[in-house]
Amino acid sequence: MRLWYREPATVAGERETGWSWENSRAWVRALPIGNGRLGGMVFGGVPVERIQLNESSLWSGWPQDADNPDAAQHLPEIRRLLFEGKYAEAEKLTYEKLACKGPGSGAGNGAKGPYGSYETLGDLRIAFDGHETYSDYRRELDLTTGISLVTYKAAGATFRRETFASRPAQAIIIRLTCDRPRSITFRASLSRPECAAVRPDTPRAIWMTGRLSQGRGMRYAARLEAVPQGGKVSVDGGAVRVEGANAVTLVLTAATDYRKQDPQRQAQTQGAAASAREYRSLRSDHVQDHQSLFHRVALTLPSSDTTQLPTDERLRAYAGGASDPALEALYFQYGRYLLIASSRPGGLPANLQGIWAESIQTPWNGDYHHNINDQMNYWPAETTNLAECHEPFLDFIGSLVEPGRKTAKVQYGLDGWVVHTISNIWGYTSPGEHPSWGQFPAAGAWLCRHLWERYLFGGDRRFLARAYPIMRESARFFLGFLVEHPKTGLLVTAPSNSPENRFRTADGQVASVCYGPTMDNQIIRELLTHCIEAARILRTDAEFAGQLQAARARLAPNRIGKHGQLQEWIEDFDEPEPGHRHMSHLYGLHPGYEITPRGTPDLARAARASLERRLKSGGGHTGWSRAWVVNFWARLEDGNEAHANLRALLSKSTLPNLFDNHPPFQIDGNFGGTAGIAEMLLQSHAGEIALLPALPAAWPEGQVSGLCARGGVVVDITWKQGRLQTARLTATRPGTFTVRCQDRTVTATLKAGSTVTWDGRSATVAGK
Ligand code: FUC
Repeated sequence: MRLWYREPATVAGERETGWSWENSRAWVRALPIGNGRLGGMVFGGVPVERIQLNESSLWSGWPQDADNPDAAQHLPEIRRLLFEGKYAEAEKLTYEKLACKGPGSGAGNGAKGPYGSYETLGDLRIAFDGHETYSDYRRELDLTTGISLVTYKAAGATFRRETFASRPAQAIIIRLTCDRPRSITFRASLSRPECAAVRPDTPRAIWMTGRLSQGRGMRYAARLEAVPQGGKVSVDGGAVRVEGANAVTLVLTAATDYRKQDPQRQAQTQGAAASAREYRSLRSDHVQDHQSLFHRVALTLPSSDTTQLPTDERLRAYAGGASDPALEALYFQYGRYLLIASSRPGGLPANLQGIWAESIQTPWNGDYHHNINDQMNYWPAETTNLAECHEPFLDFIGSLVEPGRKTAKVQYGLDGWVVHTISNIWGYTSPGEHPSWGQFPAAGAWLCRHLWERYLFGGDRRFLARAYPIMRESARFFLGFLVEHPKTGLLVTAPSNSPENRFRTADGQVASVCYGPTMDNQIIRELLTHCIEAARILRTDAEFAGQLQAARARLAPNRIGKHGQLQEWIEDFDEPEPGHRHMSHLYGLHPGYEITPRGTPDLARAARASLERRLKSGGGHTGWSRAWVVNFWARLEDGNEAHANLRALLSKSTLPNLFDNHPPFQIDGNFGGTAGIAEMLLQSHAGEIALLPALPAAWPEGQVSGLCARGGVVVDITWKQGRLQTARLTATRPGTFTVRCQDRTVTATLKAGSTVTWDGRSATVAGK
């Protein structure tokens, strides 16, 4: 459970090519640490260590009113054009009249505008005297402790650095030790590419403070304190200088005023508190906190000859064809590690880069994209036993209701709330500036599935009572937004798009803007179903539920097209880009589940045909697209195809530090890959708990424990020679569960805390 390397991550200045936003080559070798709020990328450099810092709320920009008051009056005309098949004209009018007002997201370059960008907090550099030459170097990240370790020999002594981001202490802690007394001498400084002033605090601490967005934006503060044992400490020229110490603890704290707090006060209080503590206790608190989440799930897959190699060499060998299931298990746990490190209760959700971003202008502003990306971030949260890490996202969804109400009113003249493709931390809910990607009104309904899923896994009625109004108001929006198609009488969304894809009509028009794309129908059908179900459980809103039922019956069904494929659009259009990265119409297969191999075999076959068509034409070329494909194959119960695509994800879309490569780095693929592996081992969406539903031949034996199933069941599975040995299911709440492994099923009624053990033949129930 380690990523490790023989060299520091220091390929100074070099840049990846091929994309307008770039990560430095060094950065994608550095190792991430995080406590959900504070993040660090540890380069492990000698003689200079660089830790690139982040604080999850550090955004430029400010709240912007981008809702377009002229939009609503043009809706009837746009709809008329769409229903008459005049797509190009409808698209043009949508672009002119319905897009957001103002700069929107600045086409992904919003750092200097109101939309803003998630930004780096800056860099901590530690320059060591006399370490120009060194040997016996090693750096690692231990996923089980969340601690990065660097060791090397220099000037006749062995040096060690441990670095971690502590959630209990709300600080990044760096511990420097050496096996020879009085040998630790360095200068530690803070810097940032812009908007930063550095000054002394105490004789052993410095400040870096600033205000973003040309002095009208967010304020932040970062504080570094050195606590040496032995030796001397001083502050000189805006840096902390330590000379001849035996050991040193560095404490980095930081805050912003995003939530109206005084950032300096917070960084000061937390910094002083952590600096007053023994390193040992800081470390053990951190490890305990991390392990309370991390150790809930274990996965063992076979190791191979290359398992012992440093991670970058190991990945290269794997990409060259070596079999290394243990690397896949490491990748799985890395996704869990990254979620723990980037998403903790009370904080913001993991953005496009989690919390790790190197520059001022982060790709796509490092924002929240709701047409696949942020939802994918949270796919592994429930299944891999990290429900707490789901919370920031669920809170964030709730925070969109108020601005989304205004957007619904202004853009469409409707009640309820709506959000489109993108959001920032300033409550952006308007359409994006180009309808080809920005006019996706079903995004909020997709977000609502996360609330419902939380309830299915957790079973907390009080949570459902809080979540239901958010779902209901989204449904209310769609009751207003859905419009009757004049010929078919079906209720459809219009205008919308099938995320970012284009179609070609029989008369040669190419457009994105359409009505009733399959994905919208699936998402809205699901939202209405979940609302009806929630209203029943909460014994409320019977009349409203009746309206939802009536509307649901009039949504367009899934359709099978001329290639035997699931149609992406309501008509069987051609696709100018058959290998498009988005596979939106397969939403009903995953993450939704209205399409299942046993429940709807014809649609499942059509979904498979669509998937094969996409892959044949080069689909899956971005990291997240490939990760989604893994999940699709798992839901189609084809373990070997799922595994082949997992291999492609690791081989073609994974950087040396195992970050997902869109390119550039984008964290969704990590989370989607982890979710896909979980989905290969356990599924629970089709009214039963399926064990090893997509086990590939490449994993003949293995063990997994702690995965979660809907209904509140924790599952441990052992298999050998590709067959179930034994499974143990522990209920966290009472229920009757049907468990499946291939063609066999067993049904057990369990009390909270009791277990059923099953080997595929006989089952034993035990416990209270
Ligand atoms: C969606 C995708 C892009 C990218 C962006 C952040 O718009 O289509 O590939 O992942 O989000």
